[in-house]
Amino acid sequence: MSDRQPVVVSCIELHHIRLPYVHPFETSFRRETHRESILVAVRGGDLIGWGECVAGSGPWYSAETMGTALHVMAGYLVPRLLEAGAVAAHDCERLFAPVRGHPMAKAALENAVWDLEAQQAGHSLQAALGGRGDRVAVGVSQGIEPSISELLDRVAAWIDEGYARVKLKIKPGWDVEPVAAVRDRWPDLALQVDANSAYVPEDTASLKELDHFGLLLIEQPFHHDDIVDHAALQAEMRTPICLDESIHSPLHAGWALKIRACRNMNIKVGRVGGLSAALRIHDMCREAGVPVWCGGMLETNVGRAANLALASLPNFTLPGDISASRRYYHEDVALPDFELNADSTVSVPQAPGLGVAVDRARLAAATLHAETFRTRN
Ligand code: NPQ
Ligand code: MG
Repeated sequence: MSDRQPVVVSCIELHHIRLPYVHPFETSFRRETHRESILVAVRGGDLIGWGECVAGSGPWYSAETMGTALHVMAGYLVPRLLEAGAVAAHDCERLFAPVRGHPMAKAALENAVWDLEAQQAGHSLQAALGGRGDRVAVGVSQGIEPSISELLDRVAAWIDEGYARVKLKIKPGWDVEPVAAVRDRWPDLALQVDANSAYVPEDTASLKELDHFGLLLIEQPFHHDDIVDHAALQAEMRTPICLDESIHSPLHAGWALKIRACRNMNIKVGRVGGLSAALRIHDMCREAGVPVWCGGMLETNVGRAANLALASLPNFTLPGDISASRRYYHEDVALPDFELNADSTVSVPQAPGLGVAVDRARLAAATLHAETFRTRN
């Protein structure tokens, strides 16, 4: 955008919050009833940009936790941002590069700068990123349930609500049977599965059974850092393999594309270190002819708004894990809530910046711990 101006950050707030889920969420690695998250506020002039850190309560999905993110932000990233003077969103990656790892901590701050910069320029985050269109196709991610009948009831409810794409969480012992039951009842449903790294290469025969259900993709069956074994699996499967956990950066995306480890990629802003990195991965995949979609981390409306803007880029051709707000939370900390449109889409905010406003009373009610940092002088 030609009217992009750098911002001078004067103050940064970190809010560690905890929100109850509407329904417990179970993956191959863990069952949870609450989401912990860190909301980051970055002040420049009279404006405040917001970002969400999607690290977990513990090191289950990835190595990052609330504790590591707070430590790395407070001790290393926040001081760099406060001492940087004028910064553009595009500078944040370079500013944070001396800190190794911790992509979710970096993304939270970088995304807050993107929001601030877009607000200052008076345009939406979507416009800043180069996205198009007023809505994006979305689906719902359905956790593991205690029984097949409870799973079928939940899927029926999503379809009634209008979701046209469903993702089922799977693990060894909860795979072919639930997938067959859902496929049997809804032969035409757009369906995909996510193993969150619960399988090993010796399980290849049972994974190949999933090739017969017309799935859109099979997400991250193998080790959370593996690329090579996934390449061997993809060569043996008709269904596209999609990498999630293993893609930590544009460099990892390049490696995966080079050895054809996946025919599909899930982009999560937090996992890859921020919106700039997400944009580069999007472009790399587009050049390689690999479709992408926007993953979800059970974000509040702050992270959801950023995901919607990102998912409006042209190579996001599959529905995102960006459900309506009420799929996860009764009372989000930012407003307005996002609703599901009748065509299984969610509308992309068009107001300046993220297009959502944090409700300070709701934020305070959800806060476990908050810290404020200011420039010296
Ligand atoms: C995925 N998300 O695609 C993730 C997994 C996930 C919507 O399926 C706390 C922190 C809870 C991270 C639950 C979806 C989480 C989490 C699920 C990540 O693999
Ligand atoms: Mg996943």
